[in-house]
Amino acid sequence: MTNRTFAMIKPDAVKNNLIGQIIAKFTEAGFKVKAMKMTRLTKESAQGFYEVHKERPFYNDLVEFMISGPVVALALEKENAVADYRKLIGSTDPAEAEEGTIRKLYAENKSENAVHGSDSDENAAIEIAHFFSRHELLNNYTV
Ligand code: 3AN
Repeated sequence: MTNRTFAMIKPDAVKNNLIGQIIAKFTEAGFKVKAMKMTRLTKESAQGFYEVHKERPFYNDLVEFMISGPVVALALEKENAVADYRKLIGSTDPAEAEEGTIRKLYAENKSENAVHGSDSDENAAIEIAHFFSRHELLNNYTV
């Protein structure tokens, strides 16, 4: 069964000119790009996106980082999308990420870690809807 996940290339990776390399990793791993946009989050949008981390000590810094520059948001499709994508990006902390993972290759540290990925099918649907309208999603693909 094919399913989907939400991916984001974060401001550090955009600043470091890594958009192309990172999207190549997604597609080489078998993900299809179903929707994509480059955008800059507003504070309200970043706060909403990271609502689950509201009580965490790093929340304010995380929001400031996420609005510090443009990001690239993608809806990706593949069998077993959420788990396979998380394997592809590696651990939150690049120091702990496996060799060859996107975070090992491109992330700077635990807070500026190059990419985001959904942690469940349910959150993938919520996160895709946070960034994309129905109209922006391709044929045969509904949120
Ligand atoms: P992941 O992005 O691997 O799913 P989450 O959901 O636990 O990790 O955290 C969301 C984001 O919050 C991370 N991508 C990272 O930017 C930031 N973050 C998580 N843990 C920490 C931490 N201990 N210190 C600073 N930033 C963190």
